[in-house]
Amino acid sequence: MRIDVLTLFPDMFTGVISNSIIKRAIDQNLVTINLIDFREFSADKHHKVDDTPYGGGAGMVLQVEPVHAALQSIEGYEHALKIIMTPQGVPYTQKQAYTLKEEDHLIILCGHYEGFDERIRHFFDLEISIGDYVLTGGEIAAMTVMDSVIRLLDGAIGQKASHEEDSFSQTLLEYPQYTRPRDYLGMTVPDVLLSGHHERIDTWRKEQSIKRTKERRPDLYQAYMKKTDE
Ligand code: 6GU
Repeated sequence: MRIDVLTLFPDMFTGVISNSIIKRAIDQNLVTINLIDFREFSADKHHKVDDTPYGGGAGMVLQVEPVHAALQSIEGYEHALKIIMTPQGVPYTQKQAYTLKEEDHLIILCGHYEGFDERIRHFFDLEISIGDYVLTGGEIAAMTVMDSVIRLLDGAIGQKASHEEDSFSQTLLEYPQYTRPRDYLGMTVPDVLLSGHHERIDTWRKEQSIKRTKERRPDLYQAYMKKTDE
């Protein structure tokens, strides 16, 4: 997979791409990440990429020209899935991560300021929001999408047999996990996990997942009950 990111703050990505699973995925050539500072594509002598809104009002609006020019500089951009990160986009979910994982080439635009010139939307396929709160820009949202997609690429996560146990893949939250020590300040590991009885352990974990989902995410619990009814 290839991911091109259009951003005014490419340095924000360096921590994410140079650590842990994402770094390893890059090193293994599972993904190539290309950061493009679209300020470099501004025709303005001061490299301006924003301007005041027509009709007046507060703040600045991202201009269409530098974004379009940067987009056109990307080889094969016509065939890529082109995404805008914006609070007005469709709410991002694990299901969408699985859809994006199948793409060969993603282009992700990170917004800033009060908004985009509406004509920028003409050149993109999809708008994504990562939740109902406001970030200073689209970078952290773009990193969220990239991280969730890259970890799904074949070979990105070594041992884990599958992603099926992930929260949300099956609409249930994960069960409680324990590791050594058996007793910490009187808080002990449930006996069933030390029993070596795999069937009983699986049953316990399933029950715990259901209980936790019911308590914490009644919305997901409802969806789960509906699905198991069918
Ligand atoms: Cl994609 N961008 C910004 N600026 N804020 C957000 C967001 C995106 N998703 C949630 N909040």
